[in-house]
Amino acid sequence: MLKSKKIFSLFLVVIFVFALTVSSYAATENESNDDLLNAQRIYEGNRIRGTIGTDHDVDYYVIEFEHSGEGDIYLKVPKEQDYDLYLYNENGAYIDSSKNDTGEYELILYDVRAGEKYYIGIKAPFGDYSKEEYLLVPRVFN
Ligand SMILES: [Ca+2]
Ligand SMILES: [Ca+2]
Repeated sequence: MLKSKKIFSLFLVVIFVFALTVSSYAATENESNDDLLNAQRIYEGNRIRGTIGTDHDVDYYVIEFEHSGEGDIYLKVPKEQDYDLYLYNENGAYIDSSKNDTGEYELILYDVRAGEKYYIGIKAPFGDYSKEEYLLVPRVFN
């Protein structure tokens, strides 16, 4: 009886630690994030799952990298969707974009500085939308 209780407690601890580890990397989009003012806060190394859910949906995120170095902002788009990726500085000024064709991933490489804000935008240039999720991963290599 006591032993099974102990094992059960251990099981709970394992689950808890696992959930903590996963949640520090996995993130889900929260609408409304349709402009820079309402950009959703994300973190270096996050794996953010979101959707372009209507033909006028755009998604903005804001990030402060913990490290300076080569920023690598990756977007995996759902099959048969054309979404583009944009990067802006903390004043909202355009830095760069990645505009590959339908179904192709997007990637922006840019030297980022720790502690500065960057905005990331995801837009469908021709009004594509889908219930299927995209995956956004902002990383830094130094
Ligand atoms: Ca969205
Ligand atoms: Ca949105």
